[in-house]
Amino acid sequence: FLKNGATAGVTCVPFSGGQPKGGVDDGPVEMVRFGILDQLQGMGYAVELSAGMDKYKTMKPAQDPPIGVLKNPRYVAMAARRVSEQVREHCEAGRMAVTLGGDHSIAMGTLVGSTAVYGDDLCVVWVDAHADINTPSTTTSGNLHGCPLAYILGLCQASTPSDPFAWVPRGCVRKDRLVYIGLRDVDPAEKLILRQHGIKAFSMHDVDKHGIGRVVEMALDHVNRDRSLPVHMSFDVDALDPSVAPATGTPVRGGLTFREGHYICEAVAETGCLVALDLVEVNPALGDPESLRQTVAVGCSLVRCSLGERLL
Ligand code: HAR
Ligand code: MN
Ligand code: MN
Ligand code: MN
Repeated sequence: FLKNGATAGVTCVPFSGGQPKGGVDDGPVEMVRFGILDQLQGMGYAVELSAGMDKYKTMKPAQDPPIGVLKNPRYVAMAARRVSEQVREHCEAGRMAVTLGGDHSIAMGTLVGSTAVYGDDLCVVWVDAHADINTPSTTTSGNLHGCPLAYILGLCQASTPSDPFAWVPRGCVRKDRLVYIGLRDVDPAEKLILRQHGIKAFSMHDVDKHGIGRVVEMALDHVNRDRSLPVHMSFDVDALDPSVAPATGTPVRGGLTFREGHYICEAVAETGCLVALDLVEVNPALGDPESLRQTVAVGCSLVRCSLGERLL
């Protein structure tokens, strides 16, 4: 699918409006400072960087009152829409679209961008402690980083023409082309949604039971049995255990080990099907300098492995 797979189209999204904690907007700059762009070039990629990463900070509308319980709805929608255009441009050019977040609400944009090019053939591997599938009516927090998949799968229709998310093509990802790995903190209403819609999920229980090798194989078999369809992996760093990635906004104990996280990336890279990758929820403001360094380093390492860095 990658016409120009030797180029990584990197979009930095310093955005924190999908949740209440500041600092996650510094995730991308810290990963760049750690050297992710040079590292990708060192692996042989040409790097095409989306312009205007500072722009997200200035996009905040003067007036953005909650809609129902949803917080910062216009701000989140505007940022995600811009992300969707940047990711679409990278995908159109046949580049590997790499998006560095930022909180996970930006995945609404990355998935609109990748599906605009790859259509409903696109498979989504969502690696996360959380399901991020609350609808505007089921979210109790009102934080939109807990909601992107509900919009993408079309579980909530545009209510009014003034819905700031009216631009999101509802159902652009098919429910049977989404698979989760790493879940362990899923709201009751989200469990109901997963069950009602038959959405495939491998929790940490499944990782314990089968081992990560089998889980990744089963996950890919579910969405992409022939390994012939394009894959978009959205990796929330909180899927990793807090001992491995402490600097993140909503850590949940009992997560993926360092190797399990890397194995997922390596195995997805080996399929040759990856067309887009999100690495989100790195929050350098949380924890001591060593927690920050460790989390930024592991984020960069997951990106490199997903793009084909090998151990041998
Ligand atoms: N499910 C909770 C909510 O909707 C918390 C989920 C958000 N946390 C994340 N997303 N980091 O992966 O608010
Ligand atoms: Mn998430
Ligand atoms: Mn099709
Ligand atoms: Mn999460």
